[in-house]
Amino acid sequence: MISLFHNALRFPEKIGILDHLGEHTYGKLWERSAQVANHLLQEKGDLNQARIAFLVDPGFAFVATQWAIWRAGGIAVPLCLSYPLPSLAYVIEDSQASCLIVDRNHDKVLDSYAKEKGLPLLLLDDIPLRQGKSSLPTLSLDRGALILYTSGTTSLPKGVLSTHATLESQIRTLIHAWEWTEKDHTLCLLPLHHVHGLINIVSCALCAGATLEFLHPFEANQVFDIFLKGNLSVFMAVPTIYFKLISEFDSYSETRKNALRTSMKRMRLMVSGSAALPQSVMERWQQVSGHYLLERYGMTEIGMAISNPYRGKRRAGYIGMPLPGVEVRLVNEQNQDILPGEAGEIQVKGPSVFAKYWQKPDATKKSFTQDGWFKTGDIACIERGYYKILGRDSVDIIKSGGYKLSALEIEEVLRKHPQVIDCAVVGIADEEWGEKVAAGIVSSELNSISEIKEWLKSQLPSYKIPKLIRILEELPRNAMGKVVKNEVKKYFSETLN
Ligand code: MLC
Ligand code: AMP
Repeated sequence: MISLFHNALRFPEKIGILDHLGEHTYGKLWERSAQVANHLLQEKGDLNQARIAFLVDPGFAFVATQWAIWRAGGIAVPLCLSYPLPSLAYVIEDSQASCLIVDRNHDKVLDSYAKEKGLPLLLLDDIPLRQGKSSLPTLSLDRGALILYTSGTTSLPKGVLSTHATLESQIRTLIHAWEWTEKDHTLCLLPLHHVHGLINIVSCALCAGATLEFLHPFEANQVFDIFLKGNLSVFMAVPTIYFKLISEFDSYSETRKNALRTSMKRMRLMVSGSAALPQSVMERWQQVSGHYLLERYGMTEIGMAISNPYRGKRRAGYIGMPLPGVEVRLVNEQNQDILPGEAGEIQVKGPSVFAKYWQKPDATKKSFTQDGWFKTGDIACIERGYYKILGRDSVDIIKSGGYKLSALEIEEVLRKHPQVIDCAVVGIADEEWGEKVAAGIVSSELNSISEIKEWLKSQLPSYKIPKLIRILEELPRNAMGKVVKNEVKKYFSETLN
């Protein structure tokens, strides 16, 4: 049995999950996931790694669905709640999902699509509360477990396939490094179609037998209300969330601030990751909460690889040292180890590295060296034993509010607009978002920028929509005719100031 499930059996009476519907024991999670698994199986003995895509709000129902897919032998494909239909359809079709599961809040979104494609669409609330008869398959760890979609240097997102063994390794590493126990109580604010929310928070908490509280959607004032109850011991978020929490905190009365300081100090760990933590945010958060944030580095394809220590010295501006069991090296463009003090690409090896990009053998091959190191594309150096991120090898990857976005994907969508002749999308440094998406558009007839933003909403989730759009006469190009993205970045940075 995969170790994530052990605690459901070890602590059946314990509250495992708190969500908008109340408290849910580990026993109830085990029971409900069996009911849904049996329903998925019908007369079959095993889903045999069929992909099941699901659009379910964070909370008990989400976890029960995910566990059910696994217990029935399927591969879970969590869908992003804010995707418009074309983006959902892409993930469903690319992963070749054979069945869709939705909750009551999302039952209309995929209704006509599922009918048109002849895909079974299950409404979670309609799945009976009885156990059913079939026995559930035995899961070997080398089976595919999860496909998460990640944007990258190709225009369309790629499905990252992890096996149960990969996930167990990612979870075990973090439980050990950050000393999770069943006494912990954590809060999940993050989306569950990415590793930060799904693995680092949800799966680590449940695997440790801890209590996992959900707040959805993110709302800064409600986060502080939860902090004030004084139950939390562990808190994790992306830098943008810390930025938003600081702004909210600044608006409070001294009495509320003091009460919050007291309850936050009682927590044992606060972590930041998914994007670079600005030093200003780190310092302000220390004043607000008394916590020196633990910054760590990871990626969908590898889980967490490098972390500041839980007990040792944490250094602002650094991501720390390789986690136990994760092999990390820095190399030059010829994949040779760099000399001490030089900058190189972070490459990673070990049991927490993903299996492959779903149905993309060429992309998989290209992302590994011949001797099996995964090429992250992140550039770093080591100073006094601590890794420091210096940048990325591609200007086409943008990190905004912790989401990784592909400039190429956004450009491809923009070019579909009949009045867009050409365009260039770049990321502009921003304290709140890390990077803001900016688009330079060449168009002779475009009526208004708000019109194109409105159109983009039907094509892309709103977090991918450029926050800055400018109409340009032409794009800066080099002698080869290639758009010089750094010039576009410079243009936006200069015109913003
Ligand atoms: C929301 N918006 C964003 C955005 N999030 N724009 C750019 N980037 C983002 N990340 C848009 C909204 O759609 C809205 O647009 C406007 O900005 C204001 O939204 P908001 O209400 O202020 O934002 P909010 O809904 O509060 O969301 C902010 C957030 C969210 C930070 C809570 O972005 C978030 O949950 N980010 C976490 C992503 C994450 O989990 N990444 C981990 C990847 S795994 P409009 O037009 O409607 O006004 C990974 C590996 C690792 O990276 O190492 O962990
Ligand atoms: P994703 O592909 O969404 O999983 O995002 C992974 C990427 O997030 C990494 O390749 C890094 O570029 C970035 N990232 C994660 N953690 C950090 C961090 N602490 N500092 C800087 N960048 C980070």
